[in-house]
Amino acid sequence: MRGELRGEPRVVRVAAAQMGPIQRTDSREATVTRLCSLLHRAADGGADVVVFPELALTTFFPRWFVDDISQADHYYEREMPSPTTSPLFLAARERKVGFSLGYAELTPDGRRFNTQILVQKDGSIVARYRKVHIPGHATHEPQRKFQHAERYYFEPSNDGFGVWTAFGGRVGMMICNDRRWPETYREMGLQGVELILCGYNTPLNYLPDPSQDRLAGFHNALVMQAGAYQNGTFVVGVAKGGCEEGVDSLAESHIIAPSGEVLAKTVGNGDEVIIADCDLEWCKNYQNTLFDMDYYRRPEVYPRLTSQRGPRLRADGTPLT
Ligand code: CDV
Repeated sequence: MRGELRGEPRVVRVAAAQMGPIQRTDSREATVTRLCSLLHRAADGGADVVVFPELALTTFFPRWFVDDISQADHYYEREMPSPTTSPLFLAARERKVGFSLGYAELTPDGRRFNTQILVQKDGSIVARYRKVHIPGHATHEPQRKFQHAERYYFEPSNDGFGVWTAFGGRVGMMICNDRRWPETYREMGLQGVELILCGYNTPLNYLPDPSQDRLAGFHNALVMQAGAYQNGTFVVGVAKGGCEEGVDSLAESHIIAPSGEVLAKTVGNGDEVIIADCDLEWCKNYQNTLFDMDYYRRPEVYPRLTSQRGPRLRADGTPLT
């Protein structure tokens, strides 16, 4: 076991810029102005980096189904920055604060991804992550109160989970449903991640199983705190909360330490900025002791983790090995 604990502080001041709803009629320009004002608030608080939610430029459009997907093209970005989003990049450069932003991406060859970027203090894009775990459904389900047709609007990315050097540390990203899967954190943990940034839109009504509704906040905290602790990393989860087009969504944005403790949490479900000083050296206390993966992990006895998607069972319910 390496054993080396935290040394000279490497503090990144992180802001989570939670958003309230973006309605269908809100213009992109108005939303970018809102993002800029959140960024200025974070910069006033001395933040180094500000994290925005998933799909932060538009309403959560997968709640509606359209037979012809091109009718939804206006929800996607074809370039980043664009003339509409450049004020945010200019504000970042002017205030010397980086940011992470989620948006719908339409590539030149017509591919559609749920994307999050990481932008440095000089306004340049250092990293792009495309959502891996796409929840919901791929066809119209008219019996639902509202759709969650992410699997129609986005293809799952095969790029996997990168970790990039930025803000004096090792930074990774994940988007919404990714946070519920331990593989997400571990893939980044195995690259020595120190700070994971995540935006989310989580409806408070989970239509396939309403018994989970009352647990939405608990499950949100549970997975992010466990992922942080088990990989010795900071995790920042940022919501687009409140009531958007009649659908209530979870707020409860968090900044979580490698100990699994909550350093900051929003109190409302609208636009709100929370800030915490994240000393990335703290990660060593976990990554070099209890979770020294190189010393303690046993990948040779975990073959199923990469060779099968779900349980393989015989008709009698016993596992097929
Ligand atoms: N945007 C999401 O990925 N939302 C999912 C919902 C479907 C449960 C989530 O995991 O929060």
